[in-house]
Amino acid sequence: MTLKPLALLPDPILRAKSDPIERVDEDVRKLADDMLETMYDAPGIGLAAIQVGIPRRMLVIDCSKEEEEDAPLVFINPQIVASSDDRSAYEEGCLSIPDYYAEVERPAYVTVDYLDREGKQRQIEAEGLLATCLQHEIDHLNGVLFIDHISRLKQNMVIKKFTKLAKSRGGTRI
Ligand code: GNR
Ligand code: NI
Repeated sequence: MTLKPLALLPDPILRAKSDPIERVDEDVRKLADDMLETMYDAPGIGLAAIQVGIPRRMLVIDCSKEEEEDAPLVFINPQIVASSDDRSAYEEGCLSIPDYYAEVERPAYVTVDYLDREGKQRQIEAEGLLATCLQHEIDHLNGVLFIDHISRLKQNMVIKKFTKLAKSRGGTRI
């Protein structure tokens, strides 16, 4: 397994729209394993392939609690097929925008169709943190970041801060 460098705001790759995966093969499973390793190392509870610079529609999630066993989930070509009118608010963060958190309101319940790591078609009905995380990750596949859901003023502040940091660091990958 291999740790992959993370793309940070304002890396333009984070605005790319990812392409569907045509075949779930060994390369795709290897990428899933590398993404899970990178996510656990960070640590984070989700990671989209675009965050490691790969524009493919795939994400990994582990929303298990710290005292519980790891529960890695792999979602390939995920699609939200239903979402509730009921909303819930979470303090969100993003591995591509380290140490910045803001409250985001989203549908509380979503139904997601996807392929698992064996290429089998599946459906999940998610609520709570998993529902929020799935929506956050699926946004990444469409070039959308959680800061797109907050006030323009806060957006401008965080973009300015991370643009300065990238200049001092000399890049947007870590
Ligand atoms: O680690 C993460 N935590 C998190 C917390 C609240 C809502 C969404 C997330 S996802 C984030 C990891 C990440 O950036 N995934 O794209
Ligand atoms: Ni994120």
